[in-house]
Amino acid sequence: MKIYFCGSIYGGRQDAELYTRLIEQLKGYGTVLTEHVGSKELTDEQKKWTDKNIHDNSLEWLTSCDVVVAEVTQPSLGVGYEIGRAIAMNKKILCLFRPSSDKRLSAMISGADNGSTVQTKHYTEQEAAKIFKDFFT
Ligand code: 6K6
Repeated sequence: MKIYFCGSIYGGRQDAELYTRLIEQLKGYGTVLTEHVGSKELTDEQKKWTDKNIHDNSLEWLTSCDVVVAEVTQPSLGVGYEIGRAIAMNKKILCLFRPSSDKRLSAMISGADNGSTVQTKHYTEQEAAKIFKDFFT
């Protein structure tokens, strides 16, 4: 199972440590192709990536993945773009939003939920394990 995890990078890194913890849980279900989304610091290799590299590599990973899991609480153009591209590729997608935040989820993400291939869950971090279990099994 190849999992593409999406989380805000240039949109703001406030939730980066949460992404790391979610990615650790996701590794119990398969290979996470985008572990760097939870990285605290850029590696020397990552520092060399150009925007074009980032876009093209990300699209390659997105094309090859089986499922997409997106933490969508911190608004991010890149994450929204990835979700839109993934929907167009008919990927199975789980979007996670924390209503306890001061954010409001875009209607374009919550309204994309179709109850099966695209699911948006309002959650607390404590509920993530159960949500992943239900999604992957
Ligand atoms: C690596 C670790 C932290 O920053 C980097 C270098 N930049 C990126 N590396 C890899 N993927 C990226 C990078 N910037 C954006 N992305 C992709 O876009 C990821 O897959 C994220 O899910 C998404 C975040 O978009 P923005 O608009 O918040 O940056």
